[in-house]
Amino acid sequence: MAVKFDTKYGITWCPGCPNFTILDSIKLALTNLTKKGYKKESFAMTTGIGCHGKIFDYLDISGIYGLHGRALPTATGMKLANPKLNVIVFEGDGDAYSEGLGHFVSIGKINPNITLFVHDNQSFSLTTGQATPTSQEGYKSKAEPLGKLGPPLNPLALALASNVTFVARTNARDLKHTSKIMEKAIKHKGFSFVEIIQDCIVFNLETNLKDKRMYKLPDKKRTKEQAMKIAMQYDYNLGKGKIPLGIIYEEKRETLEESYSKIQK
Ligand SMILES: Cc1ncc(C[n+]2csc(CCOP(=O)(O)OP(=O)(O)O)c2C)c(N)n1
Ligand code: SF4
Repeated sequence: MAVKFDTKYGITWCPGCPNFTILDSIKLALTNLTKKGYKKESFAMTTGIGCHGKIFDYLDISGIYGLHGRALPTATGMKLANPKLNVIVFEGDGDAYSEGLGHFVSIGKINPNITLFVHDNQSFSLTTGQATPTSQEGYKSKAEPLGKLGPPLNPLALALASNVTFVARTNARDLKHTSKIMEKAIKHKGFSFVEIIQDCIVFNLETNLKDKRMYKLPDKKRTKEQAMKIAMQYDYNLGKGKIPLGIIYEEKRETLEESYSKIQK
């Protein structure tokens, strides 16, 4: 019988929010992994605080409901306490790239074998749509009525510059592709980061429905320079550039658990 990941809690996301497909994608990825020998008990999660963080209630795996911006140190602690766990992290773009930015740029250096999924809707949605680092230039919100100043952050380029060993992007609306990339990210030995483009149907509507600009990359090995060029194709502003999806970069490097056990000896 297939292992199930449903919970009994009623879902409070806005009807039609792509967080629903992200939830279905992770359930499918985990179900497929259990068919390949992973035990349900080996999965554990932590989250930030935001609309995305509600996934903690809807996905039946163990974990710690984290603090806004602090999910990565929580996940690293979980992994060090029990290196056998497959630790999965869900964060929003506000979480990961604003309050949690210091953790995001530091984690590639130590390379723990954990997986980060960022639900990037280019806004702080739970707190009613303030601009995040990936919001487009000029985005008007209650907090910045005259429009956001300055260009958006490119999190993929930042991850590459921060020595992250697995960097990918998916579209939340594409359940099959997102779930496949999630599986590969969880299997990757080292820190894996998947940026999930997720429309918010209530706030920052200007950035929604970019599907026509998206294209899927072929699976192939790339140098850091080639990956960086691909990452720079989309600058998170409106209407400019193609949006590459798929695994942009992957490399093998010693993980934190491996170096930690050596230091302990
Ligand atoms: C330490 C801390 N700082 C700030 C907040 C307030 N806060 C809660 S949710 C949220 C916005 C979340 O935005 P994002 O991470 O982008 O997730 P989304 O709601 O868009 O999924 C903020 C700022 C908090 N709860 N705790
Ligand atoms: S506010 Fe936006 S991100 Fe939050 S549940 Fe509603 S549609 Fe989804």
